[in-house]
Amino acid sequence: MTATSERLAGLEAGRAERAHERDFAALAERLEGEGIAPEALVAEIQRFEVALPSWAFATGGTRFGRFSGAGEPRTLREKMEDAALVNGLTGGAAPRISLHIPWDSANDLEEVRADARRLGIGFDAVNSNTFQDQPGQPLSYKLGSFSNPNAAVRRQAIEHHLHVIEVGKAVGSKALTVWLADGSNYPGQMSLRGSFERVRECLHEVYAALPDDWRLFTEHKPYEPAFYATVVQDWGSSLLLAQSLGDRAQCLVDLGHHLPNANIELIVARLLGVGKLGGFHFNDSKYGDDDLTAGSIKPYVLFLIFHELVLAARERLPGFDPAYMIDQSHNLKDPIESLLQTVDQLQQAYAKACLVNHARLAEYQTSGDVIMAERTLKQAYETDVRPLVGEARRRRGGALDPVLAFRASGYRAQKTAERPAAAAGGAPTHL
Ligand code: LRH
Ligand code: MN
Repeated sequence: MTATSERLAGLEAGRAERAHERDFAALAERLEGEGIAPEALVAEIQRFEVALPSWAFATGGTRFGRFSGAGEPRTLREKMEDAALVNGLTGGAAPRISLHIPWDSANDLEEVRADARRLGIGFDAVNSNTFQDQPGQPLSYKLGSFSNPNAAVRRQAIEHHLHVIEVGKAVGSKALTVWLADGSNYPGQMSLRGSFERVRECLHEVYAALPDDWRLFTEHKPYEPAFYATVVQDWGSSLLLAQSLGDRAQCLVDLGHHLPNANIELIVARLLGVGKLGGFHFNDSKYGDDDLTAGSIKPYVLFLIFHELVLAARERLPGFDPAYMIDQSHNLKDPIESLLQTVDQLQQAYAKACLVNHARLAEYQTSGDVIMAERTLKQAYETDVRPLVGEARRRRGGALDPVLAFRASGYRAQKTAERPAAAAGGAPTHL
């Protein structure tokens, strides 16, 4: 960076700081006028944390190809370095990484813990993987893992989950996420009840092996890679499993795992109502499991989901302790920039949901004033909370605008120099 561009960047940063202070003061004054304490809100936003997916730091791809990016992480340590940067730029809002086994298998887990301590990050739920066959794996999961009619394949899958729990224990995780690709492509191929029964039986063995302070999250998905019937296809199937397993089994809602026009906030409310909302994989989508940046396609839905969560928190709903995690895949965007956007979008959706006047909303719902009830939500949603979220980050050493700060940092260029590019189009480190 030349001296001139550095001076200009400094001037620009100064201008942005002053504009932020002006905007924050104006919003704070307006909120005080509405009886909302801005400082309490800033503190509430600072308490919001979300975990980053280890598998999202390298560019993803589709079956039609993959466009690898420069300076991508090649090892778990490099993924953790990138995660620590996202955590820093967002003011500590992303303090944990979620591992995927065996994609993140490491020989020396003590070294992994030491790296995490050094980088100031921790570990959220660990993810199992029975949707791919690993080199040297004795039996294939082609026709299913826990649902497979072959008991030896089910045993192999159970052993894998017990191993994933051991890895999680070694790094300090407190939860296991189980997403099964199990399903069929043609009617008749699979027993629709038998396959579900076998999954339930296998999950009982895994649940029995969970450490006492752990949770198990079941993740539903309507299709892909199975294109006729997926065993854990919807929230109802996931709930049946979680209820069958026990109190420490709950449902994980991946926003992209719903058929078009599904009412996801209603599903969240249902699971909250029975104490079975375990957590989220945040992302966004237009059609299928597109794994796009959260808030990029349906920001109002994201707000409505957080509205249900803030309501539940304020009502101190029993068993309310959702694990917030991101699950995205980046085919076009710089992975770090997209994750910074997502954390910011989640902080904004959360802040807007905290602005809803719940007492007034309840009044309008009871009196049947449809328009005023809707307006009460829209007033919060249409409030520009960026000054609040920026302030919450800034006070914890984060950036007012994390994406611009990342670009100004030259981090990607530095990593491009440090990390020789993976062969173009080759399989990314997480696949
Ligand atoms: C399945 C899924 C699951 C992960 C995988 C990377 O689509 O959402 O949560 O294991 O993506
Ligand atoms: Mn997911």
